[in-house]
Amino acid sequence: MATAAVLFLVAVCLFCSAVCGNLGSTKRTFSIDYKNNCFLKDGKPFQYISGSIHYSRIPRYYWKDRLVKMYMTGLNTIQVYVPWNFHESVQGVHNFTEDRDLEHFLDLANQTGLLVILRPGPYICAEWEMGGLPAWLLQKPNIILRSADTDYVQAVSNWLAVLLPKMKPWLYINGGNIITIQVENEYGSYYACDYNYMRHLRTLFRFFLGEDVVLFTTDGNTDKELACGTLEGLYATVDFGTDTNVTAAFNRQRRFEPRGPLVNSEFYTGWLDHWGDRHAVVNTQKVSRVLEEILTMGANVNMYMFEGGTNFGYWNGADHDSRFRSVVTSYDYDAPLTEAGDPTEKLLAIRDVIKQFREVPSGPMPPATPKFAYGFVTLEKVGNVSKVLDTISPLGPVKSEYPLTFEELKQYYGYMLYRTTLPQDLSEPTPLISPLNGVHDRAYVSVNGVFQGLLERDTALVMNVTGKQGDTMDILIENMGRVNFGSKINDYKGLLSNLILGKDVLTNWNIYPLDIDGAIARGWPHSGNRRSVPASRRERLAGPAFYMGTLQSNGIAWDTFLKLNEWTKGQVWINGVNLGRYWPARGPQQTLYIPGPLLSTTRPNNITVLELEGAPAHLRVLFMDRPQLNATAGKS
Ligand code: 6GJ
Repeated sequence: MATAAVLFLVAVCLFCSAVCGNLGSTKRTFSIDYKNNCFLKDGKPFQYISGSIHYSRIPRYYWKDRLVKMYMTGLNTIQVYVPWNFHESVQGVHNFTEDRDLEHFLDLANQTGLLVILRPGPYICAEWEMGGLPAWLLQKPNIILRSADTDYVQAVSNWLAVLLPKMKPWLYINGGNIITIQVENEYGSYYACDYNYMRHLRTLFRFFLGEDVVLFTTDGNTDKELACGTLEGLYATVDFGTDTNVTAAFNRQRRFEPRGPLVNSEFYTGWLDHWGDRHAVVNTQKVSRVLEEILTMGANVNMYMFEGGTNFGYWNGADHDSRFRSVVTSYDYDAPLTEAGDPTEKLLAIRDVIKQFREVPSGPMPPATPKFAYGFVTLEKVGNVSKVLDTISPLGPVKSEYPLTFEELKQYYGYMLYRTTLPQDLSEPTPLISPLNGVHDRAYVSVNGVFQGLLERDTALVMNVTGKQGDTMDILIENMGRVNFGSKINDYKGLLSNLILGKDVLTNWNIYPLDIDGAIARGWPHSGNRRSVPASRRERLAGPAFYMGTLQSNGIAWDTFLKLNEWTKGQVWINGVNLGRYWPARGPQQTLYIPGPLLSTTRPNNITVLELEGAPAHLRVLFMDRPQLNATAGKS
């Protein structure tokens, strides 16, 4: 008798399990209702109101702060890019720790009550270096990126075989918070239009994630883009900003998805800046009005960006339309949350709109994080780049008759120094020319340690040089960030072609890969004894050189903004962290954001500056309590 009863109970449990998916819990579902033109979450109509946030642009310490502010605005979802090169900078070496701990970010979003739209690319654009593609792909000289090119597809498959299994448990249908996943990114904007590539991606995403997750594509709002960017089995969505007719935009989506939810995957709340632009802003009232129109239509929307953050290090991308234009370090984007995560009037206006459509969490909006004006710090010169090569290029130079690229030397970011000797006396100013526009991207030219000027991709292809036969000519090349949109994303860096000096092709190069970040991480230049430059020589502050100083925090480690007034262009590190590029001479960005958690309250904070063109005699830098991103000094 007992056996029969036990068997019966087991049968009942097995039946429940089969029906509910898990013992004692209902099966979670997220799908598309093509009859009622909406998403269904657990069988009920669901409209997502989402905002883009890039964990790769925010220090881990502040992830929760930004996510809570997004939740308190009334968002129910966030949209997240996964930059491939952020996690696999070196081929085959994967990093998902600390500021790259994607699963921790997803968990924080889950804890905060936010669903996730994941956009793993593998190409993501995003004003990010090479649109998220790792530069080591360029080691194959003629690789056709974002196509069925066998080397590219092999690398993509290897990467997705690492990433997607990590993401599968985070799918909403598996108990996580990822509701939909985008395949590629605006593929219709790319010249290749290679359906075999998109079919391969679809196969990979289905293989690793299963048949039930909603996969989608996003494309610009034109028939041509949608024609190349969409694929059977991937739900087609569009993107557009405040200057687009909403009805017309969604009617275009309807040509590719006659049934199903209306979706704007990138509703532009602001815009990006390139060096030399005037600072871009988007009117709050326009954002509010168009957002209300989108939501009134029952459409789903993701606001791009909701929190932009910072292009720390060398992670900024670039555009190349008529000419190469590098994106600035700040990705503030004039977004509802500032680069430093501070709520804006735009955020409050968006929250007022959302209140009309869903309940917004009660309680106060978390305030801006505290900011501190630490004041002036006077730096001292460490030495010209050419004088510290033993430290920043410890393996010494690679010798080559003709120039080699960054990629050929397997250095992908930052700077490389190309050294040769003058082939003859140059008593008169003699043109140094890059006839094939091969300087990618800026070249800082010195002879015997004296700075003589610069060349710049697309805009400065010749400069004059003087000197004597046999003099040492040092050319420091800066990678200003690889193109992230369009056909020029295979953006090789360094001296891509020969330089001509007068009538001579320059040859017999000593090429120094520079590991500045490694040297600074090992304590240089603050550790160990060093000879500071005597005051008498401080006037020779022209040309690529390192400067150093320390900031005393007096026990306060709050956000601050570094202004390098009258400095020209360069890179800054604080306590070993690469804050990104500064270029006040070109603007519009005039300050660099320093998250408070990077500062020490107990030890002096080490500041290192690489100034590329020329430092001011005062050698002062200023720590302010507010940003300055809109200096109109920028050249158009
Ligand atoms: C998107 O392409 C991209 O998907 N994008 C922008 N597009 C505007 C195109 C108008 C011609 S502005 C910034 C964003 C990001 O680059 C996003 O990754």
